[in-house]
Amino acid sequence: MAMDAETFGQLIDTVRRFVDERLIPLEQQVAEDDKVPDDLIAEMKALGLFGLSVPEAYGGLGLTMEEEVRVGFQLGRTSPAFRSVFGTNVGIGSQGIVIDGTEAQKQQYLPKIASGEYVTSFALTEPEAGSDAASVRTTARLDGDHYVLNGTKRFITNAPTADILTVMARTNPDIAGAGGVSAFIVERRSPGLSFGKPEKKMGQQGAHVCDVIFDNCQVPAENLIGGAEGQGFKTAMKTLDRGRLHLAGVCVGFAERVIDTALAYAVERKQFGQPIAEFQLVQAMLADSKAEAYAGRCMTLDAAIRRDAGEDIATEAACCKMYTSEMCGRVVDRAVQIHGGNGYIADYGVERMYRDARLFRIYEGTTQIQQLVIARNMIREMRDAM
Ligand code: COS
Repeated sequence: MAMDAETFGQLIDTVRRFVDERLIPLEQQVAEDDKVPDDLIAEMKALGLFGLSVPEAYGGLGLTMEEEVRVGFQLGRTSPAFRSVFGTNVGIGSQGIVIDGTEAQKQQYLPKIASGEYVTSFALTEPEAGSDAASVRTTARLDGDHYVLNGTKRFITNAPTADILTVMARTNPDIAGAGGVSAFIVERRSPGLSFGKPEKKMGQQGAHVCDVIFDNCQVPAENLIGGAEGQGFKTAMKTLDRGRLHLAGVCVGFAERVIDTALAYAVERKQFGQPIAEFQLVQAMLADSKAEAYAGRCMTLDAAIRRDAGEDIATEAACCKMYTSEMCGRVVDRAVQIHGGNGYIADYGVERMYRDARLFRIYEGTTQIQQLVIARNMIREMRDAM
């Protein structure tokens, strides 16, 4: 543990209260306005939420993976749009610099990321390169003391407000796959950088994604992450390993909130003269959801603790992301079913949760990509052992 148990307990209590008292009451408003209020963002900064995973030496809280996952359990209990405000700073937007950045890059950017002065994005996905991440077409050509980037990135979370972006681009056109990709820190004010219109989405209103367009965009050579070309794909993969565990924690928290909502409704709602919670078919749905959320909680904590101990958890992170996001989908589907007709009506909130949860199975690697990662690692390990 990076923090002593008492201090960490206080952090969890603070986040829990913030979620219960400040965020949950605003869920509907944020969904309708498609905007998280500025005063709430200021409170998130004051609580240190932007810097959960940034090392203390650079102004963050420096949480271990286990601690971060436990905070994720709390944050998951409300609309994912709230976590998105600082989620990229905690995860994919900052960790490329934390894991592989040079000392100068860390000193220049991490304190501003941790404080929330800078919002970050992670720009890997392209119109033609989503799951096949190694096939990025965005190019970066060295020209004197800067790189010139050309290409388009797609579905980039927080890009509409991002101050800096971690961008994966191909520095070596002769290497078609992962080895030709490098990672860059690109500042918003860079010449040649522009942004598309925020996309209309199925759910998670309040969180924004858009295209990022590089048109002879100039980036100083010292912003090549780690100072070495050809390492960008690995930086992205390591960043995603970590992000997938964080997201698994959020999925578990989300599922637990949904179960509470469904349980409260089932105990209250009467049909055939008694609460529907007394009916065994409803009980089966509640019980399956409870057991699956518990399984998700246990596996996510186990993988996080193992990562903190220095183990390679790429397989386990993929297992956690796959299981918890799919589990979340099942749990919220049952919750809609338990609510019956009311589950389809916006006033009850479950309808919004159903739409919000759908993205968990897609972003930061689809379920099918997690399956591929898990199976390939299993096969590789077996071959290595032979
Ligand atoms: N950590 C560190 N290094 C890793 C790694 C990881 N988790 N995963 C792969 N690598 C390394 C490999 O070891 C390999 O290194 P060498 O060339 O030195 O051997 C290199 O990276 C290339 O790996 P691989 O050959 O597995 O690359 P592929 O193109 O086959 O990767 C997958 C395929 C599916 C794994 C990859 O494209 C992927 O994860 N896609 C999903 C991306 C994603 O999640 N997108 C969502 C949007 S971003 S929010």
